[in-house]
Amino acid sequence: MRDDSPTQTLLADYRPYPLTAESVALTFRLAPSATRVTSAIRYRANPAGSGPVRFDGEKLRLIRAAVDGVELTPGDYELDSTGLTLTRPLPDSFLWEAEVEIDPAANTALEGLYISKGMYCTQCEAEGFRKITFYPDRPDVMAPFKVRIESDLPVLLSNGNPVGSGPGWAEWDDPWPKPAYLFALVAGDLVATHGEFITCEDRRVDLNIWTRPGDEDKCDYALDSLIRSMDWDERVYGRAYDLDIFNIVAVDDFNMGAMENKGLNIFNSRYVLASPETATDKDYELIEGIIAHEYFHNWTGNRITCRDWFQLCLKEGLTVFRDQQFTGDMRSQPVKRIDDVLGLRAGQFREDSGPLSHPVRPDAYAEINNFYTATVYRKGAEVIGMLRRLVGPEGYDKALDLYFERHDGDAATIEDWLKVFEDATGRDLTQFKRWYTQSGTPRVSVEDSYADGTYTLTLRQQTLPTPGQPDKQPQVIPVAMGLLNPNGDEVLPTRVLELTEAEQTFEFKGLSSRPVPSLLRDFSAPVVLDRAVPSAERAFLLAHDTDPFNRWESGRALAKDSLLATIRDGAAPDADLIEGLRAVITDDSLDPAFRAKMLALPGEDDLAQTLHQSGTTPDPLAIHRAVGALEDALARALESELTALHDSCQVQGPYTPDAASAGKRALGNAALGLLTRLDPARARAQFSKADNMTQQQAAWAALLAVGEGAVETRAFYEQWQHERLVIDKWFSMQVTLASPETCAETARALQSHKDFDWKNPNRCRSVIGALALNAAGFHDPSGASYRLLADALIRLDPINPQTAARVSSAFDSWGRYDAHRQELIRAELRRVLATPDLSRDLTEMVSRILGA
Ligand code: B3K
Ligand code: ZN
Repeated sequence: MRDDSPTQTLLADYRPYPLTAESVALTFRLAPSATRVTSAIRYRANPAGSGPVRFDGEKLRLIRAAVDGVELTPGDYELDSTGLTLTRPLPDSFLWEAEVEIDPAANTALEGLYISKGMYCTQCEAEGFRKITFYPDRPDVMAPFKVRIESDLPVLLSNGNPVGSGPGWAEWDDPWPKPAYLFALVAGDLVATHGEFITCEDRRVDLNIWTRPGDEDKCDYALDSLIRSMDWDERVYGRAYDLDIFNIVAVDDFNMGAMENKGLNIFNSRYVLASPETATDKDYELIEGIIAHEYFHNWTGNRITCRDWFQLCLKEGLTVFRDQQFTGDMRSQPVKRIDDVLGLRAGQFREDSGPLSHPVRPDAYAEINNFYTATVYRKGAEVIGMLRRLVGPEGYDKALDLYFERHDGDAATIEDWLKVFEDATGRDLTQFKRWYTQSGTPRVSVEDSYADGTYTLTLRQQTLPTPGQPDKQPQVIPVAMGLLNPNGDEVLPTRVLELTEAEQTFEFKGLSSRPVPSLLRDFSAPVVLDRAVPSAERAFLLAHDTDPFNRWESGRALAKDSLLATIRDGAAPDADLIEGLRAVITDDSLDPAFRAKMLALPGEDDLAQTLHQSGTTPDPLAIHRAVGALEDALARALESELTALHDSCQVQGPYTPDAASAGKRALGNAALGLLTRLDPARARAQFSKADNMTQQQAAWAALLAVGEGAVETRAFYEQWQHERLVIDKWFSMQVTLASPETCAETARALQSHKDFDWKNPNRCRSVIGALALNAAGFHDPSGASYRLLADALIRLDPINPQTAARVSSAFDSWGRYDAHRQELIRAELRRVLATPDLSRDLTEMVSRILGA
């Protein structure tokens, strides 16, 4: 193991900064390889702070610096590769001026100021501002910013309101104090799709979605989503927008989904651009959700920010929770809940059960970018959902009002957040706080009995040790539940049991017969429920539960049990499952989107995780075959119903992305996927006559999944070679749906394709990231995919460490597998770790995955 492991930053070491920044003025003279940034920053001593006056700064060429107009000489400061420390005495209040030169054209890491297809743009969260100029690059230093941009490019944007422009320059003024991570600048030859919003405070806001010329016809849905988000945040949270302009810019080269810079959101173009021909229903839904998420950050993140990066979940968990509520309101709450739980289990439960497990509020990191995780985001949102359930919707609203009132303008902590709930509702949250500090997924086991009209439920909770946390304390687990009569009537409507001890018993009296329990309704806590349930009881709940989530969950559990039985001892598919599904999918009173969810089987990675947790070593190929066999059985047994569904779900007329049409298409395409296992003709026909991407991609996917589709793969490329975002799909679908034996060679060949681009994160994720989505292919016992991923990490790391670190998490499940696979993966990880000059990002990830 290398001994030059990166230094850790610890929550326990937090100290306030010795200065406050009162105002920041920046001038950018843009040039691709030699941009000049001058800064004039007024600082004042912060009595609460301590330590030397040090400004962060990386990859900056210092031209000159002055304090109160007096040029500094080398004896006045110490400069090293990560910053500048002022060593001369400083007055209580002083003006810092500096000029630095930076090289945006060489910035392939896409952090700081960089160039994407001739467009200048920035990404500063978490610590990118230090690559722009010297500054205390930490979220608790907040200041109003004025920015002047000088460039011949026609569109020059920054945060806040525009205050002046002329040929070759523009000036912006952001009156709201903000941390440097929310700074943004964009300059380019851009076109805008305009809109307008009048706030409930009567402010007229100009809305613009900026793209490169040629993409402007794909912005309508993003603009519409923005307007609906602004309206929703006013109605539901009482939060209005606070500037005269709101700009969104779409860029092709971007490390993540989007960024909430104040007044100037920058987006990965895949979460802005959509047309019926090029984007799927899922793409539209993601655009709506991410536009909302970034907009909602204006209050939860920007107006109230984080004191330090350990508090990241303060803004991310809350903002995810808010965007989930929004999407549920726009579409269907039950379907959204199912989607969110699927995402939680696939991303967060997986993370929490392996070497990368960490608390929602971590207490140490080497590279903070490695902690923008499913745990911080998704579990962070679940924790807020639990809080809301425990204090009730009114308590929640009261607490949120107090949060905005008390902390507007602050850099706050999780302690501040919980205190607001305690003060608003009177509830003691001492034990609840463990959700932020204790990692791992609690397992709740259930025992029940019935005698003399009394039903008794015993719940026990246990959380297994996770890295750095061998001993776990009981948590507050809200278990929403109801009881049904054997005839299907609900005898006890939903109520919330609060499990706070390691073991607790709850009694329900006065029942006339033994009830059927429906537990963890709406997935009221991010836990694993351990309860052996006979398949007849699951089938009963699938048919009768009044809680839509648990209805779906019962079908899911039936499918999972059936698959596990096939994997373990070759059992035939469960007849209760097939009949239960027949009843649900043909029930026209149910939402088609919900029925589509019912038809989707558990993912292969989910099954591997379940097997591992029950003490069986998963065999990825056996899992893949079992899923295929169950799909075959469903297709054969339900052929006539599926055929009728596919026919009746054809949406007539021009494509619209609304939830109802999307739900119908989802159900039709779920049916098509199964029917294609019997005969590919339907999918071929749908592919050739499709007039929208949802139908075209679903047909192609159905063919690829059964080893067909070579003709369509060529046709798809021919048709879409000039649409980058569609070609990303072309790359990723081939890897994701390759047969286990051909996955590695498919991915390797695609890496040599003329359209593959190591500098474009979307393209890298489409091939390298997609490996992880093909469980059987990734874990092929030859080790070919492991080698391919390790090779790719080594090649990508010097270009873009953040993206390399992110895709490396595909290896985090190594501990589940047999000794042969474990050894293969560990050898690849050791090879990566031995690479000279490996980034801090990837070093930390690989070391953690290896358990070093
Ligand atoms: N806050 C950004 C993510 C920044 C990631 C930095 N590595 C987007 C979001 O969560 O809204
Ligand atoms: Zn966010």
